[in-house]
Amino acid sequence: MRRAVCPGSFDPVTHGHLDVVARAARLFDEVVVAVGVNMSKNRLFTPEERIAMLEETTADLPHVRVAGFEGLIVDFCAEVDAVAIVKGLRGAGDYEYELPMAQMNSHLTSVETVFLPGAVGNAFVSSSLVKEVAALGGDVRGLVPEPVRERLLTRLAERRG
Ligand code: COD
Repeated sequence: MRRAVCPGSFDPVTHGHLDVVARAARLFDEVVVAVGVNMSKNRLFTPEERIAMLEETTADLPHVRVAGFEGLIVDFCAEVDAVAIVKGLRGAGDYEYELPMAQMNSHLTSVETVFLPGAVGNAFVSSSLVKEVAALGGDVRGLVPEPVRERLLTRLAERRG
């Protein structure tokens, strides 16, 4: 059984994330989507909400499960017995950011990082841009799954009071 972990903050999950998870699931026997629950960035959604959205939107993908994690990703990989971390790269900026993390993770344990090129059509999609566009009234259809878009609009409306 070769298991991989797809980590992220997923605040919220986008079609860019889901493309990487689906492709990882074709390469490995099982994929654990690992949602960082104690990370410093301000989040729009709670860990439970982010996990629920991922569970809903990956339900059709065989051999994919979702879990929260705290602490080092390499420790989570050891806990679930994963041989690889799979990350998506949208461009050179992602590579610059991801390479030292991959090297640090390799320094800490023997876990490998596998980079998948982001699909061309999703290369501009990020959770932060989706949130910004939606908050300013832009249309984010096609960038996130429909149930996620609905939750996003509801949360933004709640925040506006
Ligand atoms: N196309 C392809 N890939 C994409 C797209 C897209 N459109 N959008 C996002 N991705 C990829 C990102 O490149 C990333 O690989 C992944 O999806 C997750 O993205 P985010 O933005 O949801 O998550 P991040 O980048 O905020 O998550 C960071 C981690 C939680 C993975 C990282 O901080 C971490 O491992 N933290 C744990 C603590 C730790 O171990 N620290 C030491 C690391 S060396």
